Amino acid sequence: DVQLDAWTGWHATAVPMRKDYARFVQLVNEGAKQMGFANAGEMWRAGYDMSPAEFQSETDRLWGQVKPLYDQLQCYTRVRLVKKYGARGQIDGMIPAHLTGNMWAQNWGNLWDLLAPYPDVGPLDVGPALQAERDADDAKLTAARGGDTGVQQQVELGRQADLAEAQSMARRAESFYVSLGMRRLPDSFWTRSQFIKPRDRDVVCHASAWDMDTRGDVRIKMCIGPNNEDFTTIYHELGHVYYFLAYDALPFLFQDGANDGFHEAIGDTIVLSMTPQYLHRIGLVGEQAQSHQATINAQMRMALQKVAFLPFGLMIDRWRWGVFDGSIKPADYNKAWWALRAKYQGVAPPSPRGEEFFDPGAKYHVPANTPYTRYFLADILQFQFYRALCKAAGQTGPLNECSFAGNAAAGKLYLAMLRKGASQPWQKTLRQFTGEDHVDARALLEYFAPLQAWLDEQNKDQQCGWEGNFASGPATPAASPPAKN
Ligand code: X8Z
Ligand code: ZN
Repeated sequence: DVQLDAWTGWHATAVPMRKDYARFVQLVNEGAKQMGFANAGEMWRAGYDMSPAEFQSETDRLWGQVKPLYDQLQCYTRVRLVKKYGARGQIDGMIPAHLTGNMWAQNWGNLWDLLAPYPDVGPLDVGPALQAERDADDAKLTAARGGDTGVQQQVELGRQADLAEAQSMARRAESFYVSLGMRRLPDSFWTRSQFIKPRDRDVVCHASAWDMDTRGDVRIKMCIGPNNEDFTTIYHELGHVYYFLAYDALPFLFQDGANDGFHEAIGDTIVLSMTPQYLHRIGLVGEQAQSHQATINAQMRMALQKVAFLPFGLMIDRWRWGVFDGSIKPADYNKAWWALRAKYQGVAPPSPRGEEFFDPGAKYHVPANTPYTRYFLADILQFQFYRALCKAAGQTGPLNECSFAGNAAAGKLYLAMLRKGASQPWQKTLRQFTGEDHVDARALLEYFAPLQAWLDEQNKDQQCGWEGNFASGPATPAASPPAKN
């Protein structure tokens, strides 16, 4: 009920956007048409060195590659939710949108305690260690004042401790990049970035990275807290920052990602190298065992971030492409939204969501008008990047056990790719980097092969799939059990 309350409250904030959004769509389309595109969605799909139609079918192909793996994770998660919440843990075979520990059900990392395959094998939650560091800073600052502080001063010292911890988290991320042979971030990054939420004004906390002047004034803007999610997001943001620094030597028009999926994949590739051993080495989790159980735990931790995200990464723009091309009308905004949530994610709202709501507006990128297919592409591309870097680092073992942390050869290859920016078609950049000229999910599937086998075994007596999952035909009537897909 607490989760339901938070979910309902947050989604209510989007209601007033509904009318403005419909008008906004008209205006954006008008601009797109003036630039020669059929609509804004086509304009977005035109940025991939192929026709918009070809790009759309590429995304279908990629989804077809990863859907079987996603469906297994969805099924396993649903079973565990039902174990915990009983009948309220599922809705027609779908996952209730408010129960994944994430406001948009886009990343299920916060369900770790519920979903950890072998909870007693090696801790993987970095939150407690980060929180302890922050508290130790606070205690040190307080002690330096003789321990006798007023409320006002306590708050101020608490903020200093928050900032110190946020910066120390960012230093750890920087160190990873430096270990690959990249430069230290300029002083201006440390003095001008926003690391924690200011107290005196309202800010957009959604994390972002900025190339302020194309001459080295790079910054991030975040509201960092000592938790898993923010820790990995810093590595993500620094991926953008190191891309800026690498391509800023090029002429202005080439100062961009090879495509926008590349930009989102740079830092995430680094995150794949944050293995349990790496987390142990930097002092954030305890000693790690080497066993099949430990492997499955580590795989599940990554899958809750990266596999759970795949259909979400796809459906946001499936909705917007439809909105921009007029096939989704304002009168059906919410209906179409939840139909796509059901079809791709197998996620359902906890209560009826009619057209009096505007649930798409509750996701930052919709009102901010930031295209989203980039994250879907990045989610797949990053495994191709990772495999290429592992190979450059001379790793020959299973892909999921590789870390290229500290490897100069991998760093050199990565930097060479970053320096190309948008100076040539992305296919050429990808080929020079990985030997492939297509985005392809086989690297992702290779990485998750141990988990997929494990999930198959876990789910073997379950009826997986859900109503509204059209993969194997039309939805079944409400009374019959969910279709097996
Ligand atoms: O928006 C972001 C980054 C900034 S480019 C924090 N991401 C997407 C999201 O939060 O919805 C990263 C993962 C997907
Ligand atoms: Zn990003």
